[in-house]
Amino acid sequence: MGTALVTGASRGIGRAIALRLAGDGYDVIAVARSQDELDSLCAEITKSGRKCRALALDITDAAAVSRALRNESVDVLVNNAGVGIIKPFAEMSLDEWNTMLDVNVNALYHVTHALLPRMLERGSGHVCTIGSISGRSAYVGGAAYSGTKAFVTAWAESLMLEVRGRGVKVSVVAPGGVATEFSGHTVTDADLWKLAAEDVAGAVAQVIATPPDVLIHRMEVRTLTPPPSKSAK
Ligand code: NJP
Repeated sequence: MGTALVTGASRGIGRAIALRLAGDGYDVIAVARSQDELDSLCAEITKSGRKCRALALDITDAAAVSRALRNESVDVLVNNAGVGIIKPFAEMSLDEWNTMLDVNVNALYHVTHALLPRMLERGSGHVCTIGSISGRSAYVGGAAYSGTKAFVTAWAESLMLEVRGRGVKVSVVAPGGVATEFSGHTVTDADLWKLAAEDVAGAVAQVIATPPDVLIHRMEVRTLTPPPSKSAK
């Protein structure tokens, strides 16, 4: 199947994607800042018979990303790492704003720009980025986060048009609410209505597994369960 590099693989959706793609036969390069969590993920994948390499990396550090990925050639890149500082724009500090832009937007440049050239040379590859239904659905506190996820949609569609003729696929998987520790959240029974990280991993696996000349460019994933209304709480 080849090699898949997954960013944000230390926990949550990225960890589930790494495990799922390993289960589907990919060797994995697992990227995030938390070495211990990456090591434990790789131990789990190795035990199941596939290769896994932990790459502890801050993907907002352009020079470090370029150094680390310069010689890597991967078949699949999953841009999953993301942060969500959810608060009204007027209360958002410049540091918070910059963090959101650095991880959710600028790191797409650093990581994708480092790996895309080899895909283009080879004439094959898949860049799959985790977006969000927030990218097209406004809500209070979402000005910055929704903005970054709207960027993902627009960036990925243009990139897809630029590279599909050269054998490289570009996709966005946009979930609704997922029960993870995203944005400092603690998962409790109140999150049971949400998607599981494994549901999103399944969607990514499906998007990647299409026949050579077929591309699922955008997939939105939701549960059948509506979120509990505020009045019901
Ligand atoms: O989030 P979380 P999710 N350099 O916080 C990594 C989107 N999404 O799995 O560096 C490198 O559990 C961080 O690793 P570490 C969301 O926008 C979610 O829920 O070790 N890595 C960790 O592995 C995001 O794009 C929901 O701290 C960095 C990972 O990112 C994706 O799904 C709904 C990093 C974050 O894990 C995964 O989110 C939706 C850096 N500088 C879209 N900064 C949802 N959960 O409800 C962070 O629509 N990471």
